Amino acid sequence: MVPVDMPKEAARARAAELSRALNYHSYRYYVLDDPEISDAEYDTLLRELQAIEDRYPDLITADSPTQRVGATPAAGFTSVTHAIPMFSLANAFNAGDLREFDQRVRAVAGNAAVQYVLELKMDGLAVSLQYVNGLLTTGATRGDGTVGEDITTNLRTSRGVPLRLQEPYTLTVRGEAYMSKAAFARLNAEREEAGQPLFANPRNAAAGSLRQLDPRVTANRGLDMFFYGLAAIAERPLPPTQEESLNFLRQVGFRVNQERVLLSDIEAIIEYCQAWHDKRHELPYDIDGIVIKVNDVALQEQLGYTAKSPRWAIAYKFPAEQVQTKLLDIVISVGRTGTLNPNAVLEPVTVAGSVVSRASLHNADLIAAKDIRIGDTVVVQKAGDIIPEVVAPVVALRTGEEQVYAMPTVCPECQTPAVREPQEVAWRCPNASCPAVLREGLIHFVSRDAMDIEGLGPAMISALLDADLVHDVADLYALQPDQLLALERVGEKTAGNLLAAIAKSKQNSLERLIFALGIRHVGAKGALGLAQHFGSLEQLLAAGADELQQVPDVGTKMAASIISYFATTANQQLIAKLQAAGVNQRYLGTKPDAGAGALSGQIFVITGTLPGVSRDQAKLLIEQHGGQVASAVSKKTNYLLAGEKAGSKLTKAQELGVPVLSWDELLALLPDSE
Ligand code: 0OW
Repeated sequence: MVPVDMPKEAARARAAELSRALNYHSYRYYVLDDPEISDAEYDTLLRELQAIEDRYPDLITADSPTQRVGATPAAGFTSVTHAIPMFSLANAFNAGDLREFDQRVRAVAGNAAVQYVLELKMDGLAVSLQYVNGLLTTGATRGDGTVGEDITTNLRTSRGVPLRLQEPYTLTVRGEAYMSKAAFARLNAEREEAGQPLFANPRNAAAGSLRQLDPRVTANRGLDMFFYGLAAIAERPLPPTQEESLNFLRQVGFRVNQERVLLSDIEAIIEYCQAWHDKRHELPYDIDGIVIKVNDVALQEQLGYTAKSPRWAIAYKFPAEQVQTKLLDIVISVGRTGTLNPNAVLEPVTVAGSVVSRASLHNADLIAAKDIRIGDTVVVQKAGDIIPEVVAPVVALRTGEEQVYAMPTVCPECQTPAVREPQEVAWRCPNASCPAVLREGLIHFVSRDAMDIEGLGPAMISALLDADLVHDVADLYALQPDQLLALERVGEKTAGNLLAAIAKSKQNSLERLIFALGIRHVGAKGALGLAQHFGSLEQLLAAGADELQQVPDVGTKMAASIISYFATTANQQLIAKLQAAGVNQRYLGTKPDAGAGALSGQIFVITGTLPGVSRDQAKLLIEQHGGQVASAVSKKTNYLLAGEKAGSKLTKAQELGVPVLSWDELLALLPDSE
C-alpha cells in the first residue's frame, strides 16, 4: 500500500509508472494472449495505484486503468460525424456469388496477382475509435455510416479497448464490439432471475449494453472487441495491405482476431467459408459469416466503393439454418393494440444454436397463403440468426389428419367479437379494457425506449395484474411497498429497487411518456418530434389536426390517431391520473433553438446526392440553423434541397410549387459565419 508519508511528487511518478505497467500487462494478457504476470500480481499493482489515487485524487489520469468505469449515467448520446465514412458490406449468400465477386475483382486487377484476407465476421456492433497521441478520445457507433452516437464512456469499460496505445499514435480504428456466448448466457440468466426480458442473441445484448446510459451497467456486461480496420493515421502512411494493417493494429495495442487466412484461389475460399459454417458453434462467440477483403490497398482503391459498401470486400453470410419439426397448435396472442397474433406452437427444435418452440405466423392471410395446417411437419429457419420463421409445410409428410386453421371470431382473452378494419390484414380486439391489451400496454409502457422502468419484466407485470394491483399504467405510481412484498419472490431489495425505478421514471422527458402511452402509429421518433414541437402534454392535447401536421413526419394518419386517442374520455382520465401522480409531462430535452437560426420554422426535404456532404450532415446543418427536415414533400415543405440525380421528390416539389434549392443556394441562406 501507499506509505502514508509518500510525498506527492514521488506518488505522481509511481502512479505514472503503475499506469504504464498495468496498461502494458493488460496488452500482454488481452491482446497478445501472452501474460507476463499473474492476475494476482496485476491486482496488487492496481490496488497500489488505486490507493495513490485515493490519497491524491488530482493524480488521476484519463488512461489510468482505475478510470475505466464512469460513475455518472449520461442523459443521452451526442452525435458524432465520422470524418471517414463507415461502410457496410455487400453480401454473398452462396458459392456463385463468391465466384462473381472474384471475377469482378480480377476484371479490374488485370494481370496483377490477387490475394484476399479472410476474416471471421463477428456478429456484433461496428464501432469507431479515435486516439490522439496514443490516448483514447472518442468512441462511436457506426450509426448510418456517417453519423453515429458517442459511446466513449461505455466503450472504455471494455477490456478490449486500450485506454493508451503502446505507441503515442494519432489514429482512427474500426472494430466490432461483441458479447461472448458465455457472457451472454450469464447475462440472460441474471435477467431471468430478475424477471427482466431476455436478449434474443449476443448481438442484441451487445447493442443493448453499449446503449446503456449508465456505464456501470455496461461494465458488468463483459463486452469484448476485435479490431479489423485502420481508417487513418497521422504519423505515417497507411500500410500497403490489409494483413499489414492488422499486424500493425495488434502491435500498437488492439486485439485482432488471429483466426484469419490469406487465400488467392476462389475455390479454396469457398471451402474455407463452408468449413467455418460447419464448425462456427465451436467458437466462444457468434459469427454470421466470413469477410473476404482484397489484401492489396492499391487494388482496393482501384476497385473503389458503391454508395454503401466497398467493391473490394464482401461478406459471405452463412445460410439461414433450416430444420423440420411438428406444428402442434396455433394459438393467439393479443398484442398491445389489440391485434390477434397467430403463433405456431412447435415441437421444440434447435435452430442456429438456440431452441425454438414458438414462431409468429403474422396473420390469417399468410397462414392461408402458405397453407399451414395444425399437425403439419413444417420447415423452420432463423434468418440472420434472429427471428424464427415457419417457411412452409412439408406436404409430402401429410397424413390427412392435419386441420385447416380458422381465426377465432372473438378475442380469446375477453370474448369480445373481433373486428378487422377494411384496409387491414390484422383482426383486433376492440375492447380497450381487455386484460391482454392492458398487459401488453404495461409491458410497452415500462420498456426501454418508453418509460424505461428497470425490473418490471413481463413476469412481474403479470403478477401485479393477477394480484389486481394495477388496472392502468397510472396505477404503477400508486404501488405501496407492502403490496409488492406480498408478491411471490419479492423481497425488500426487489421491492425497494422497483419503487425507486418507478419513481425515477416520473422525471422522464415528455417524449418517453408520449411513446409509452402507445398511441397507434406514434413511434419513438414521432413522439420526440411531438414533444419538441409542443413542449408539454397539455399543448399536445389541445392541438388540432393542422397543427399536429406541422410536426415533421406527422401525417394525416398519425394526426387522426392522436386526435382520437385524446378524445377518448378514459385516456383523458389516465393523463390526469398520471399528472396527479407527479409524472412529468413536459419536454426536458434540448429543444433545437427554433428562435435562433436563419432557417427557423422552415421545413426542408432533402433528395439526391449532395456535393461532398452526406444527407445526415446536411440535416444536421439545417437543424443547427433552426430548420426542420421531413422525409416527404408536401404542401408544408418550404424548400426541397436537391442534389444530383434527384428523384420523385423533385417532381413532387415542382408539382406543388415548392422552391428547390441547390447546396450552394442553401449555404447562401446561412450567415457568413458558417
Ligand atoms: N463484423 C466484422 C467485420 C470485419 C469492412 C468494414 C468496411 C470495409 C470492410 O467482423 N471483420 N471486417 C469488416 O470490414 N467489417 C466487419 O463488419 C462490418 C462493419 C459494418 C457492417 C459489418 O458489421
